[in-house]
Amino acid sequence: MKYLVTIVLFFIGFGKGFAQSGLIPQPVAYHRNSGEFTLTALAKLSSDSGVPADLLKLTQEQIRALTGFTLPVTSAKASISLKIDSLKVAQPEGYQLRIQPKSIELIGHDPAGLFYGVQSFVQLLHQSKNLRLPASQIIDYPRFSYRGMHLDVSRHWFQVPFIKKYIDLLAQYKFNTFHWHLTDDQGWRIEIKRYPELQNVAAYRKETLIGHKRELPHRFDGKKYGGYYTQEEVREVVRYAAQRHITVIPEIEMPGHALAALSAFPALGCTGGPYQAATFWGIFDDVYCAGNDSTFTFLQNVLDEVVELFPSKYIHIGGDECPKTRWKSCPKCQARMQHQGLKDEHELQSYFIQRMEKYLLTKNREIIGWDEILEGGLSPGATVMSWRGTEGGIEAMRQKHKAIMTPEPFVYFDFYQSLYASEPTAAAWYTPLSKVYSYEPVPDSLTAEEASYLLGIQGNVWSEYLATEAHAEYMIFPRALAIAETAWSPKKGRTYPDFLRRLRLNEPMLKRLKVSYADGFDELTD
Ligand code: TNX
Repeated sequence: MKYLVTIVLFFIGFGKGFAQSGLIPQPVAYHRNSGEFTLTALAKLSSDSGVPADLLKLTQEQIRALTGFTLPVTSAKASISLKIDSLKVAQPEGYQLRIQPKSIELIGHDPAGLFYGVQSFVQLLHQSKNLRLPASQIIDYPRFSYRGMHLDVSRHWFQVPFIKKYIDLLAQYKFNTFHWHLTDDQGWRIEIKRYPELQNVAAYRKETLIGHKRELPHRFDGKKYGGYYTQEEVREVVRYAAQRHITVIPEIEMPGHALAALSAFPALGCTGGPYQAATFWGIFDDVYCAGNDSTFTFLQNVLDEVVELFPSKYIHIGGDECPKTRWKSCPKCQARMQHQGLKDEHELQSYFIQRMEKYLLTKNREIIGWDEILEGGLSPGATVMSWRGTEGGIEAMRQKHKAIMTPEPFVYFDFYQSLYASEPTAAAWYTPLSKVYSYEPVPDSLTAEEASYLLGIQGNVWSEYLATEAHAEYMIFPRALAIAETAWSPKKGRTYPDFLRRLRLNEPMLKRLKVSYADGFDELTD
């Protein structure tokens, strides 16, 4: 009997392993058929008229980068056909990929769906031996409409080629949003033409920072550090991302995390300064003065230029970690509170955010804020990014506000991913790959109607400790792939051990793309 059970289990296990692809994120449905398709230099691409030209070009480029073949595009019948058909594939961003011994057929619901089909095809090619793909059929579409990754470029600055590489990788794993954290206490990173002082003064700090003053005093080297993106560069990044079906959401922090801006415009702080961009991390008492009308004028002028650069529906205006110390002793802030009938400084922060929301609504944009924007009353149309755990997101959804889950204990990639002594210094907590993968974003405590306000999930990359590109990649990958799967794949039918199996199959692609990912991931997890 025992023997029989072992045999049956062996076959079930074997069958499963055989019947699943190596794709991350795991597709909704995968069927293995018999035979295989071999890609050669003789293959051609055909497309129908709905397929955008730049998508075809990107497809050609991706295939060429891996195989060296430049596949010609033809309007006649070809071995690889690309189509858009929103009836055959009903789900937005969805696609079907059918690999047969003599042909490959890819159908997208929309250009985004077709693009994701191409990403699956390319990922499978990376995993193939001699470009031979098992015949199969894939039906696939995302679980969530918001699939995001963030990058803090204030604490450390990353140049445009790195941002583009990051966007490429995100797109390959079917993320559709890049949250660009452009301003903070340690540096302002976006050119604003009306205020050259932002790029001349606020973009630089006195020293190379790393970590907290108390923890790492030896790292201070007294060298001026900084940089910023020109508007031309920002436009280029937004265009590059859009081609890859990634929306870039800019974040302009307010009212807190504002020291760098205040160093250029001291009149915008309650005390009048002087201020300096921070050279270590933390939360700083000097924030934008909420009693000063020129604060709002300044931020509105900044946002005028920001909305011109970013076509995203959402603009992130921060809202996190804003100490109320200065507002408490600022006569103008107290006068504003009295005049507006606000009972405490939390309500003053809410007033601040609501005033900015109203302004952005005149530009047809909605705001996203970190979950502190719940305190003192939520702005009417705000979307909440829940970072201090999931409570903020849950509360927002109860109040019928949209929410994006980014809970610190699960999806913060500035935390340690292993307990080995050789790990580079990281922020205090421990978030191994297994923990990231274990996160389920739909809270049990909500009704289905409330949970429908959940847009999706995002991983956050705070860069206090990430002084180099290689180090950033090491912290992001492969943990971001766990987020990619949670954001895209159905909850049912996927497991962590199988994710690890598929991760192993993804390693050659990560290596070819020169990603400094943390390998040894399965040993490093608990
Ligand atoms: C909290 S998450 C912050 C960031 C820090 C991060 C470090 C959030 C909205 N604010 O300013 O970089 O912790 O983990």
